[in-house]
Amino acid sequence: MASSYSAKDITVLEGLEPVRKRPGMYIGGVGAAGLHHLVWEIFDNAVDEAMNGHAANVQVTLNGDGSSVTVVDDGRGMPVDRHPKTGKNALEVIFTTLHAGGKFENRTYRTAGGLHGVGASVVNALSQELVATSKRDGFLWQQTFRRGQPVAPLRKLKPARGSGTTIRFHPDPRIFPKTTFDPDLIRQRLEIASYVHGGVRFVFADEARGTRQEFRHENGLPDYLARIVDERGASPVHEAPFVLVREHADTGSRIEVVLQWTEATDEHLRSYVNGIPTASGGTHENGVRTGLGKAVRNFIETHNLTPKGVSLTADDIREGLAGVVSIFVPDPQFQGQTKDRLNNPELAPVLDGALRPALEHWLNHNISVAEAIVARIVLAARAREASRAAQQSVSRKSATSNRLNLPGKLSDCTGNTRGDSELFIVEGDSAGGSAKQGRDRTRQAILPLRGKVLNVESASASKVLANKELSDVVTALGCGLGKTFDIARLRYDRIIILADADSDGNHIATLLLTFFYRFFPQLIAHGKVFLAQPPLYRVDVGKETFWALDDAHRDAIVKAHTNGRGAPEITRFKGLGEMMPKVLWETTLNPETRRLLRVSVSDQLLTDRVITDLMGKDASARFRFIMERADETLTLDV
Ligand code: 0RA
Repeated sequence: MASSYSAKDITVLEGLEPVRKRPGMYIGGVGAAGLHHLVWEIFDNAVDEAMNGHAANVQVTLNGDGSSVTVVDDGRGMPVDRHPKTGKNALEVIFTTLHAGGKFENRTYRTAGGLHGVGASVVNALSQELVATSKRDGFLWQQTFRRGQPVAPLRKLKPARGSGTTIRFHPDPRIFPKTTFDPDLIRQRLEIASYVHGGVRFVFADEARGTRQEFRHENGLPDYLARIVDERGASPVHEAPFVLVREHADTGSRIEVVLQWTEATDEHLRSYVNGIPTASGGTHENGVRTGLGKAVRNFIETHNLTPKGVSLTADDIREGLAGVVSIFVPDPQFQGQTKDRLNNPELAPVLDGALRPALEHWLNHNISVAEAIVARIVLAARAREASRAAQQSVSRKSATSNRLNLPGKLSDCTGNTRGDSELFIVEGDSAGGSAKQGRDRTRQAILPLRGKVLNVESASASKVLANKELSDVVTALGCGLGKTFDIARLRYDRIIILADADSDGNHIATLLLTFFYRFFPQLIAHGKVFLAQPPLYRVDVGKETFWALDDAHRDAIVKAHTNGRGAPEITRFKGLGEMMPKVLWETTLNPETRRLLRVSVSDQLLTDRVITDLMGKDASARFRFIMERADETLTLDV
């Protein structure tokens, strides 16, 4: 019958060759992102089973070989019944047919919300080997594939209780130049999944490292929000957060938004699309912001709460707001250099439309909470007006006498050339003296810190400005703080923390990093903050002198230079202050010979926790942190 010879049969005939020929068309590329795409693909299928209430546990194992991954779920098990038309079993059809989903009556076989939409067959096509094991109908079933082709028919292994699916795959080195997985990336994805799919238990096992981590949060996003608010040290304005959950079975989409106003001075919204972080926001976040603004304004008007003498801006309404937005949609379009902004225009009105009435309803039914929120918003507006007035008078002053306002102990650089200037924040007066003499004064400025640096983990901006050392840093930077921050006014191209290579030095460096992370995250994001690497040892061998950053470096130098030239003389520096200016220049300041660590933030989830951990009780943990990171890489991930 001609009519039964439909397009879907053609795909069966076509098989997986196109995927192997042009992998980029299906997974975006064959680099690290493409490689991990395979994991997400298989993982999402398992998550889908959990999302639909069939599975409670999902485990991802990075196998000991370092280049294969196993994903296990305790769902219904992949179907193994005979497919009437092809005579093949269903599992084989799923793994060998592009877009096999449509072939099954119930469209449950879709990735979470049709996520990437390319499916298990693509992973199979791009795997040197894939073993699928399904437990259902009282038996364990298994089929093995090589480069997309079944090695043998499905085998019925043995009787088994329960149900579930296990997929082990080994990406094909003929396709992927590098087949090593990034455990941190996978762990991060699982941790986020445990929040966006509350109640499901996610386990990440890394056999190479011998680690195993479990992630499970009964309440999902509200748990996540509570953690974010807590970690940021922001006191909530109201107890229970606003929660919105919307599911549209017809379109396979799902919206979840949790919001809480806090006393913090910034807004902190995190968003996810199909479990993928959208750090640069996009249409879903915009929709939330619009709906939120309208709901709050409506509430204020309806209840005659409009303040006198000040108008409320959208920023006032969202000051101190913490929130998480998670949506699942069938066809997300990502934009931007790192593909971390959602671009589907149709989603802004969907979120706006869902949020506005729900939030307004919530405000109207929690009047005392709503009034506290409105009071918070009005306060934000008044503070903004006051700070603008103050700012205007300050900038009028500084426009005429810019340098006169700088801290007295700052030895500024003499050149005016933008593009290559550096500010060294130096621990202690004597070190500051050496640095001042040893520097290239045309482009290197020195700011010595004398007193104690405040631990700013949970301090407010006004407390920071009350601390002499930190307020000097703020003044020297020139770019303002908090609401007045403007990176264009930053007076230096690099900000370099120079502290002793010992534990006291590390302590001060950690406090400064916390300060930058909390109050100048933009400077870190723009790669402006660095750690200098002063040497710990001087090694003299005959007439030659070497500088060692640490014990291992020292030993290596000794080993490489001792033959026949007598015993090397090793001097351990007690501190930067002991170093002659010339030596400090050679080892630490001179851009030609020094080593710098750039401070970067790669994983917000991790970072917030690291900072909290570091500044917690265990002082030695924070020293170790800096030491370890400094040794292994030129980029310090705070
Ligand atoms: C289609 C039908 C059924 C289960 C699945 C797909 C399924 C797929 C995957 C992929 C990973 N884990 C999975 N678990 C289940 C069975 C439908 C039924 O039993 O009625």
